[in-house]
Amino acid sequence: MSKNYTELSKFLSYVLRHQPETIGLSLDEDGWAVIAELIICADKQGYRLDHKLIQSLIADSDKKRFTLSEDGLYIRAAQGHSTQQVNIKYQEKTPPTLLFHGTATRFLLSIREQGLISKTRQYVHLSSDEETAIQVGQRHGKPIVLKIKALHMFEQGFKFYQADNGVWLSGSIPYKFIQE
Ligand code: HQG
Repeated sequence: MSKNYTELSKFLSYVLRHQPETIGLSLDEDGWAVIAELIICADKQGYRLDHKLIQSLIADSDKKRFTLSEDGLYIRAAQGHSTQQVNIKYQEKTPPTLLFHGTATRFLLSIREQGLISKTRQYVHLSSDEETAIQVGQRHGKPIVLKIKALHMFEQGFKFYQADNGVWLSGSIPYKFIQE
């Protein structure tokens, strides 16, 4: 049975961010997969893709999750990686005064103790608007938006990066820089 658009997009997220090896795919250090290889590996798992379909999955992704290389031969996930195969050298950037992190209320006690940690992913994910943060938080339960004193952190030497799709990335965030 052919997979619908959402299933294909989730499959791409899974193999480009987390477990490329489960379908025999290799990503380079910058996260790029050769599209021709991806199509062959995906087909073996029952995910029928072609160049045109991949281009529309990239164009239609609401959060611009995927990036096409300039020559059109490679695809990568813009952010969200957990796989150790990938080590994207994101450009360091000066963040705005505040950034937002959406989470679920059930995580608050632990966040108060530990600050924000990246858990299975390589970075803590932040957004420049509250609306996006609410949507991210809803994936985990009752959402709450935490305000991060990003510029203040930056001035103290913490590094911030921005992915191809505008999502902000950071290392762990101590609780003293977080406002509930
Ligand atoms: C929480 C999606 C307890 C953290 C989104 C989050 C994003 C803690 C969860 C991207 C904690 C990890 C990333 C602590 C952090 N104690 N819980 N000390 N520190 N947490 O999915 O940020 O739609 O790995 O608050 O839009 O939710 O897939 O990270 O709730 O951009 O494209 O631990 O993934 O993008 O969850 O989401 P995740 P995230 P896509």
